[in-house]
Amino acid sequence: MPAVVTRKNQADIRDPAVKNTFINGINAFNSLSTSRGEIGGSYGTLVAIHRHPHKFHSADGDVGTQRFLTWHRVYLSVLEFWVSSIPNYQNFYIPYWDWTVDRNIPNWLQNFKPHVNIPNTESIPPTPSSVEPVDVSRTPPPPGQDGEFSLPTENKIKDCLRKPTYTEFTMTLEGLHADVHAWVGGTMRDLLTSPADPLFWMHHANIDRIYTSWREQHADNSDTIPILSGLDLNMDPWAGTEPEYRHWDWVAYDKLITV
Ligand SMILES: [Cu+2]
Repeated sequence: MPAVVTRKNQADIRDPAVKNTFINGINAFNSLSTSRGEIGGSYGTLVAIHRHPHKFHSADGDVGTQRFLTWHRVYLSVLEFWVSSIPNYQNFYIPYWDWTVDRNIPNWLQNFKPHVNIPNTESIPPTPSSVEPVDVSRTPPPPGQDGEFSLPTENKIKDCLRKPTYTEFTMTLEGLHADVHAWVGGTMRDLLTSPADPLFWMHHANIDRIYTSWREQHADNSDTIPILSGLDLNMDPWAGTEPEYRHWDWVAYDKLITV
């Protein structure tokens, strides 16, 4: 796993080199062959993992609900691991997008919409014919205007952070998280393609920051930990179980939320 990294709010990043590392690092990862042998070892194959049956959303049933936060926590870390292992990108990390404050797509990402070849199979290496090419697209409402979907407000996030049990908390947060996917629209709205949009990672970094904030305020007991047992504890396709990622120390945030 990568060394300790502190994820910062994208709005507070003044050093253009940090933004360039994010953009160019993803581009470099995206230019690696999708037939590289490792699971998720290129951007396209990592994106493809989001379409495989690992149970990580409520749409996958109760187990998916319980795994949503931990699974995505690992997923983000895997992106950081792979990109930071490319020469010149060892400082790569995922800044978070706090959409409760920054109510538009951040300026510096407006034009960062890569072309991603997503393999349609989990077999490594994938066969070339099974690759789905995606040009990242977005359909947010015009700045300042209301659209069909809205970004969660600070109050909604604070209400969510006050949920006393893990199940209530994660179900509420997953619902709010889905509003962001729908608000951004296009590639982000479809779970078969959403991680192809670099905004996915910055959005989920904010979700993980909210989870970290909640965790800090709750001692572990049967009401406050994910309800998982047996193989469901494994964060497949990666190694490690839910308890190992619950109080992790290799990723931190510049700011947590207190309620
Ligand atoms: Cu998501």
